[in-house]
Amino acid sequence: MKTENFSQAWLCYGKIDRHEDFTDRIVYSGKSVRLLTSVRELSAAFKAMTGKAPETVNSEKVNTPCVFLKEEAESGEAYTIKLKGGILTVAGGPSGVLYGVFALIRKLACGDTDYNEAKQPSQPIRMLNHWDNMDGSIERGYSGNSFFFRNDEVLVDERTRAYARLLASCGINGAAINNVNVKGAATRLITTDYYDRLREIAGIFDDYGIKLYLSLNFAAPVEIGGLETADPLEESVSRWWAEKMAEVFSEIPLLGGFVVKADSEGRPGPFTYNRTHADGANLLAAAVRPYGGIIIWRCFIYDCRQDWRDTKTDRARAACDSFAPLDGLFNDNVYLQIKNGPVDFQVREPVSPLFGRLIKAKCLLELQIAQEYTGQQRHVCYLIPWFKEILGFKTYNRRDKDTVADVIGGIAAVSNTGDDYNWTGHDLAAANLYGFGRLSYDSTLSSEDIAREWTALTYGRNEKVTDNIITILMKSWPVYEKYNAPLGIGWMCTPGYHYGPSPDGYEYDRWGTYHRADHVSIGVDRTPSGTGYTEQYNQPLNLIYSDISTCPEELLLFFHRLPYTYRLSGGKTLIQHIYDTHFEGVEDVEEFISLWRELRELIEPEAYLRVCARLEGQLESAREWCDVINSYFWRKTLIPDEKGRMLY
Ligand code: GCW
Repeated sequence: MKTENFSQAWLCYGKIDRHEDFTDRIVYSGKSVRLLTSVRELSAAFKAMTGKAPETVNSEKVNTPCVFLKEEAESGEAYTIKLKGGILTVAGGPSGVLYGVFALIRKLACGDTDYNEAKQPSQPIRMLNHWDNMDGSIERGYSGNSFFFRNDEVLVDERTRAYARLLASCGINGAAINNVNVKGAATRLITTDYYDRLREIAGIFDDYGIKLYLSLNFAAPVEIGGLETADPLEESVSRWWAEKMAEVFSEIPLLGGFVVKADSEGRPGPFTYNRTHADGANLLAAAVRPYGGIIIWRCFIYDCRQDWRDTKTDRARAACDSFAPLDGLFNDNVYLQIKNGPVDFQVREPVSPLFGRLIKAKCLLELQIAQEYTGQQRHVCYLIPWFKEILGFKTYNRRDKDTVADVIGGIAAVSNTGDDYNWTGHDLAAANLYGFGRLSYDSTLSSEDIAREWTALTYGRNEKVTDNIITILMKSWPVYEKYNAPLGIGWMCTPGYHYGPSPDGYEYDRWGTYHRADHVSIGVDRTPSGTGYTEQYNQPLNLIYSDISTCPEELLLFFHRLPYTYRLSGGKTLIQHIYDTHFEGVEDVEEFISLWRELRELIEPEAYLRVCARLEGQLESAREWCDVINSYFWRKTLIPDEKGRMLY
């Protein structure tokens, strides 16, 4: 019987067979909220895992055997775990102890008996961006409605704490809870209407080391302040923001700052007043600075009213064209948040060249675990392998350390959560939430390690369960790519909704997302002889991408326009590659289904059936992708499939 309307996801704590003496007693000294959170969490976990509630003792005196939680003011979010003479010590700053406690729980769940480790976070900012609207809907939400808002009210209930636990347990330390498209009631989140509830949320988050952030409307001085302008260089505007922020931070002192989407897809911004994005961001940064706040300014700016006949304008260039020239002009509490790719979260894109062009500005990497373009949490698509590629990408902008991971000050992911029972719609999509947190706390982990941890925590340690789920997860992103748009070209999805195939859906539209397929060729020439996008990369990347023979094959059509008869490195023609990968993708999903079915007796029936239903839906959709894409190219080219399979 379900007692809650939400699951505990990977914090469901199954029984463990191994006995460790230290689980009988927890000793701690101190009384900070986060230390008490740690004690509570560890005690609940031990009880669930061993069947016996541990004794908890607040004392300086440590007697064996026990777990000793030791708070060290200096250590911040780092922790150490050491087992010596029967005492397992978890030490760290207030958040560090909490992360150490969750690490210990993870070790027990995974059967990892090496109890000595020292960790510090790979990235200082590890946050989620919710695109939750005040009416309760979620923009690009695939797992129910918002658990933060309903009917223009802010919600605070058991789910708020459960959510904070999930985040802290995988290392996430920030969450912006409202949509970056700030309209209507959301503009008033920074007014007396909402302070009390937001303060409550900030408090619950703080127990778990999480900072609350809000998204902001750049035109707030006009929309709620009664001013005639939001011009960042107007004195009245900066005064308004200064006073507003004094009020906001006195009401919600634990607030971390704001995320801003300006001059993008119809949102107001500094361009309205002929000002730059540095002017806009610095205006807000100055206002939040006295309170230690930060401004996260998004770089997702492009012309969304393009004429498809115009082949000179290239949307992929937009972020770099707008922001690279402004490097050095931003206040130091501004973070420029850059989407991983130059366009928009397609299943395959190159890494944004902007990471290589900002030397002085602080930046954040923006990822999307909401699977807007990767199957909308109806398809399984474990994104961590991709995120690892992105983090490891060399930007060539510094002398020694120059990967994306080295040049950023943190990572934000567009969240995949909602008020569905399992939080993420697809049970297996929880691996992306968990994995995003783990990867941003510890980027040395492999995607497979993360999948293994998540599987052990969620489903226990049966070997077959572990093997089959890890196989499915690890193959899932490449499989989704196989039946989607080919070789990095993207955008063959249904306009607006973004689920399912529609090869020409975006082709004659205003969004700047074209594949330009005709009966002979497909792809966009983004080399110096085309749109010149490749020149935004530092050398040698510009050369590598510009030359067909060195361009990574999976991105070939993103960078080059090629005939269907072009031969890929393995000897296949482009068209045959398209046919083959699409047929293969469907077979791979069939394989996922049989792997999952083998787990029928080994997984709790409801959870088993939920995933079965999603996989069946994925198969149907993958077939549709395969048939529509392959037929599209067959009809365009009239080149038959070498293997004579059915094309329509
Ligand atoms: O991917 C696109 C989405 C929009 C979103 C926008 C953005 C919040 O389709 O729904 O708006 O990106 O990132 O701002």
